[in-house]
Amino acid sequence: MITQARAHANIAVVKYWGKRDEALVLPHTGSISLALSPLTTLTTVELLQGPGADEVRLDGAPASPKEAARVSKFLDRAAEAGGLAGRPRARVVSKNDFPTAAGLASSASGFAALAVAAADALELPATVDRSALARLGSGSAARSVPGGWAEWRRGERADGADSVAVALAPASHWDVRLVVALAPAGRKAVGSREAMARSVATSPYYAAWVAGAAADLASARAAIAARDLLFLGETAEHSFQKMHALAHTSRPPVVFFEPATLAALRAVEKLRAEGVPVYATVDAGPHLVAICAAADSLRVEKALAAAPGVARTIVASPAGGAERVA
Ligand code: 2P0
Repeated sequence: MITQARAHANIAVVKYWGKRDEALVLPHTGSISLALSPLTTLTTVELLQGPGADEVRLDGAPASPKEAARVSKFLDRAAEAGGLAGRPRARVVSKNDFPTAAGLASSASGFAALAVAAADALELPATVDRSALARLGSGSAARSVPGGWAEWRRGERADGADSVAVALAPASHWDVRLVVALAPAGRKAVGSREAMARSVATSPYYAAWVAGAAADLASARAAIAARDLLFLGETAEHSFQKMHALAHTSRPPVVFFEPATLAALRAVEKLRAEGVPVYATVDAGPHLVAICAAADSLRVEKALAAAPGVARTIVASPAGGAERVA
């Protein structure tokens, strides 16, 4: 039995930053994102006969022991979620169409594709929510399952059953562009999982982050529904700046910005001063992502490419959800 699924990366306009339950990957706040094309992962799951370890290949090479263990643990939990007593060993082959070495996150598209492929391979019933399954691999992966404009709900239940991602609008709803300004990776960054745990435990602003989430989510939902770029952009900038304020005020502090990040941010501000509606967001890394109308994407791309330290740019469009392809 071989199943194959495809999923896209996503960029959050209202960020996820911190868990209330580490094991179940339950967030303190909801988040909202847009799935992006290209930025695709294609994952194949094949169930094998007989005993032995899983075989995991990522981008054409055997996975590191740590990566392979994360995939195996995920498959165990998928089987458990489906009420299976155990599972056969598996061969998992995953390929990204974007350079992961460039430091773009691949866990969202990776675990969304793996969740859909593994759920079908293990013949899990449709009652096992695929986004909740993806969430167990990586929080942001939940949002790549519905794709398009998606909201990952915080949920209230201790077992996580209501912490799922839902579609707010399909990719076709609004023809925006996300222009990624890739900064050369500087020093080895702290991973987002570790960094957000540190913020929850030590940032004096964490309670304020949680208190502001409902308003940010309501603003983003309204802005997306109305296709209001100014409203969405201001909401997204406020969310990413607050997220980085949490990282900066953690102990020890985590600073993801590199000189190229700030240069790109200045370029966005300059474009805006010139009358171009364009807004920035930055994830747990040095790359800035600019949100703009499709008609302005060339001008935005040029300005970002000219910002000192920006290595290259990628122009991404709205994409759909995770889907089985074979
Ligand atoms: C987000 N990020 O909303 C936020 C903003 C990065 C910055 O979700 O620990 O790989 O696997 O749940 O989802 C990246 O963290 O973390 C992330 P885990 P994840 O997109």
